Amino acid sequence: MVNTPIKTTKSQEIFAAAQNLMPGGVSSPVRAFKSVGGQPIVFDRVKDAYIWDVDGNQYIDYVGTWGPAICGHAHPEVTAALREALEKGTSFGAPSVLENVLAEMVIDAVPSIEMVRFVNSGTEACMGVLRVMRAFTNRDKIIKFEGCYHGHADTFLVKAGSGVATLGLPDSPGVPKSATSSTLTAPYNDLEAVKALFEENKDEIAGVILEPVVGNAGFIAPDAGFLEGLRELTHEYGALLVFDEVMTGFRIAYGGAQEKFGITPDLTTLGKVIGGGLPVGAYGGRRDIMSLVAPAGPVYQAGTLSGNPLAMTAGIKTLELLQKPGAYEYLDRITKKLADGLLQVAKETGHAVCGGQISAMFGLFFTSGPVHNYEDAKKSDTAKFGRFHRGMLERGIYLAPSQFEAGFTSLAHTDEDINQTIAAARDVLSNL
Ligand code: HOZ
Repeated sequence: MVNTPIKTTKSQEIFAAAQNLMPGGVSSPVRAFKSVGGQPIVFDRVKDAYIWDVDGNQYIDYVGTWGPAICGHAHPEVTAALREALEKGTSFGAPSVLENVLAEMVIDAVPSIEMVRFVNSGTEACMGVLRVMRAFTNRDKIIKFEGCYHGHADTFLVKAGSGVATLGLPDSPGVPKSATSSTLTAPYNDLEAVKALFEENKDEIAGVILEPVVGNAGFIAPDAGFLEGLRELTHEYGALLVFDEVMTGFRIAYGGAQEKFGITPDLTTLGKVIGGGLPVGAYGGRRDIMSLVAPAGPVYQAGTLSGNPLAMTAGIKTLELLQKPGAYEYLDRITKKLADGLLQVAKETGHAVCGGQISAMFGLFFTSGPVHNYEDAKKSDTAKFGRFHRGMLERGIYLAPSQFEAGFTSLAHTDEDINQTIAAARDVLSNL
């Protein structure tokens, strides 16, 4: 285990230079460490469950490039497949059989998906699904939940999670009111609030979109009956149910949260894992709805790099690895060991902490809880979380640098990694 203080001179130099070159020194806000204090470490390389920074420090990684690295970083089978694909070119901008292969794998795995469109990110997937929801129902309004994040498209930047929550931005300047006037919000896990919105907006709501297990407000599980209730309400009011499974797809279970909880939405968005570490997203669902997407139908959406051979290759190989017997049992066992261990240590060291895990997704809040929604999540002592984060980093453990992001494990995390992480947490929490 790395002991305090670690030397991060090169990281600091590079990040200082980056701040003159890129807004906040980063390509995406949360990774700037703004809410946890200190400076981000600058990565040099990643392998299995580990990161090495430019100063040569090694860390056990629980971010996993924000979800895609479920098989571990730079898995040899993924990198070998990519090397082979690379020889054939990096982008076709034309049909390839690789798209068929990944599409079949996705359709076979995810209960709601009968047809799929590949895009380049989760944000794009959610933009695409939004247009299809509205076109199919001929209605404009949507319901989203406070603290859920569906990418950075205008319509979704209302009470959003992830970086918006991390930075404490109520919403974003630059988003016209007209873009969000059709976005209705409700507290997560609150069926009564959803029903009230349907009643107040009869025949106007295209659908409900949600993270079936929230990762972008920290880790929040659905209460018993919540997903079932949404399915019933959307049926009752003639609206669509959309699961944003960008985080949970192929992570909570091979078939995502919809397989895990046995609730089939009408449409689903995917990203992260299905690209195996390359930029990818996808949206899919019922054939009658997806048939509206151009050029099969009139709903326009396009992309130069969509379905590119490298992303398809990494995705195919990653899903193949996840099909190996025992993969999800392993992910669940080690993640449970981690979450239980952290909660136990917090209890023994006298800190009010709550949290949990489902399969390879976990999270902790510095509050006694329970946390059912974003308002509850905001009760977490984020200053304390920041000190915890810094202490863990100094002991060689890389956690998401935000209270409002879930943690991710991978097939590459070992029992020894988990033991080391729990020991580090004991050390940090004893002195917090
Ligand atoms: N939006 C992602 C986390 N929920 C990515 C954050 C990042 O890459 O900085």
